[in-house]
Amino acid sequence: MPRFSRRRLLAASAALPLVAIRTRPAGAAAFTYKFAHNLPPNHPLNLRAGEAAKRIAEATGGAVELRVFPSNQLGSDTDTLTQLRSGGVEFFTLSGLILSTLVPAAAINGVGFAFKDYPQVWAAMDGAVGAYVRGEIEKRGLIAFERMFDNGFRQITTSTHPIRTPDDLRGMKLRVPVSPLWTSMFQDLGASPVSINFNEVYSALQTRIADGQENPLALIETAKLYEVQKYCSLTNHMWDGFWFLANRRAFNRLPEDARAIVVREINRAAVEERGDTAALNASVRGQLAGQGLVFNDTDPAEFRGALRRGGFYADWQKRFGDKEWQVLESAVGTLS
Ligand code: X2X
Repeated sequence: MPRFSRRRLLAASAALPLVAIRTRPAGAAAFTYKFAHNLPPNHPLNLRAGEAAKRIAEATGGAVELRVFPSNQLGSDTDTLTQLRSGGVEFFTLSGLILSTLVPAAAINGVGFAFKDYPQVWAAMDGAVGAYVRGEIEKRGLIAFERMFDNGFRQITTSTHPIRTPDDLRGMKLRVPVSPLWTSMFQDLGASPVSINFNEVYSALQTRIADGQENPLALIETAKLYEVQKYCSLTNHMWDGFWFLANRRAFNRLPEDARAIVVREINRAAVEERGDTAALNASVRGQLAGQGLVFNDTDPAEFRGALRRGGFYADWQKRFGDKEWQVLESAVGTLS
């Protein structure tokens, strides 16, 4: 009997439909793939990913095992993007704005105050804006699934004082994710942004490397940022979501029917996660107030005006280019 190497078996299995793979010994998945993300275990994205992994295992008769790694267990977002590209990690959810270090167009949804509400977000990201960005991602050798996961509309927290107007941001050491658009936006608002990956945010706030940060309420709650922050200013300054990304070679190694199952179940998880996250973002304020966060509302026109005066919109229209800017404006109206 010839002995087959694992590599040859895998190469052969890629050409076989799932029914053929199901003849392998019970309990041994033919494909064990890692799915990394940056969110805490109790965040809806992680919970829905776990459910999707179960459904994928069932629907493939155990041939495809998705191992979910929350909380940047496999490395920071920046590191994990490198691993995704090399194939060390097969699946990864990443904010479009952080992905923009590789795919500049992916930052487009982060333009300040572009979206007024969720219906507008999903019409754009499930429609022309999302399709455009996915095309750009694919040019860089990665696959992006159709449905984005929600992170949410972002709010500012600080340990020092409430942000009522842009003036209150002046000189503040504000943590932002590692992304040119984020840095530029908070510079234009007058702050002193510091780029830090999410896995270091809690300790950066605790040790006062940064005095503030900005994230959706669902994450301020699930990542316990309220423990190291005092004020929460509701600015809704940006909508942010996660692309579900796959390493192309790894994904194409799956038999076609398994690929279809993975796509179906992950897209389903994304849509369900959107509902969970929007509900959490809408309801968690009271809980956070009980945990000590002091809330205030803000006037978006003031922040938008500061961005305009700082040259933010003109600058980013140039950086994206007219074509991309038009794709966004046709979804959200004129931006400035
Ligand atoms: O890093 C962040 O702040 C986070 C978790 O919101 C993103 O992934 C952009």
